[in-house]
Amino acid sequence: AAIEREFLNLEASQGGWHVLFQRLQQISRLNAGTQLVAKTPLNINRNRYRDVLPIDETRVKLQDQNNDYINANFVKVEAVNRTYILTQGPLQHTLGHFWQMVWEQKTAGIVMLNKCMERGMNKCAKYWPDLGENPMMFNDLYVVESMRSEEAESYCLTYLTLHNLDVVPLWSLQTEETRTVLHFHYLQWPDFGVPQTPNVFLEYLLAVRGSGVLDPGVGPTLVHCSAGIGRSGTFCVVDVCLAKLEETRNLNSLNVQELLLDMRKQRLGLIQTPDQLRFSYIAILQGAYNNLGLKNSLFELSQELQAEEEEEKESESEEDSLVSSDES
Ligand code: PTR
Ligand code: PTR
Repeated sequence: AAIEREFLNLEASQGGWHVLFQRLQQISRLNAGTQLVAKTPLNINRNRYRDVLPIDETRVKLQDQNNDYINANFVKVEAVNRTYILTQGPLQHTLGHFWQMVWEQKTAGIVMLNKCMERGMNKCAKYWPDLGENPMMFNDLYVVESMRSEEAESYCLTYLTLHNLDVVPLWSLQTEETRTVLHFHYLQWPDFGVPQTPNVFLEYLLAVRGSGVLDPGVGPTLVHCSAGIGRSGTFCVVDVCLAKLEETRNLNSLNVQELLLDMRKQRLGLIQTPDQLRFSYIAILQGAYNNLGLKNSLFELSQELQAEEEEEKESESEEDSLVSSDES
């Protein structure tokens, strides 16, 4: 299929991924929207990184008359009916904004792809309590409590409840409102790196999908890492491409570059290295094979090799048993 040929050509050519990555960077730069609100003096401190700012047109706005700014963008891919919010790991003084956004956008799931500390540096303020820890309160309004958690090989799923203590209309007879938010914390993805294997990552992606938080009709899933572009971009591109394949079941019609460029118009810098780009292709091809049975030479080959090895082992043990029955 076209995507395999594209992948194999890139593998075969010297620096192929690097060249493609640079080309995509260039095209994105030409199309980049303004980021004026992010740069106003009032908002500078709300950005974790000076060089990672949301585009004005697609930024998420807080419902606040004084200042509606948070470093976050909607990334919408209509072709597959997906809307995500991509955002930076919150800062200590933006924790309240973070939960306000989750509340206002009716987010049901948080995809977290970084650790709070990486390379000895603080990459994200701790915005949720672990199981057994006390509930946390933000802005005297949002209370977050950890109810239950499940650990898998590469991630931890925590069920959080989010209470909003804001005054509700008298006629509603309620004094507060509570929602459940699923927190999917992927634990093994270094910044500017890639997951160990596509299968470990796909297991995580399937868990997020299976929970229903990405479904249409639910508020946009929040996806973040430290800057909310490199790892978050990789996650979303793989999800979008696999969703597209689920619909078309045709590897020939998938245009990864076009989808990525479209998403990059909504938040800058999605996918940060040539290797993350390469990993996206591998995860897409592997996911297409594993979950959709879309055959492709890349993974058929590895599958065949495995099968051969197993046959060899089997015939060896058969020989062994023949020998032993001869002896007896
Ligand atoms: N200027 C920062 C840096 O280069 O370190 C911005 C940055 C940080 C960009 C992390 C991307 C980063 O990765 P991720 O989006 O995966 O957290
Ligand atoms: N469509 C179903 C769901 O979203 O839960 C089932 C499904 C999930 C089917 C994942 C295939 C999936 O795998 P992938 O699209 O990653 O190959």
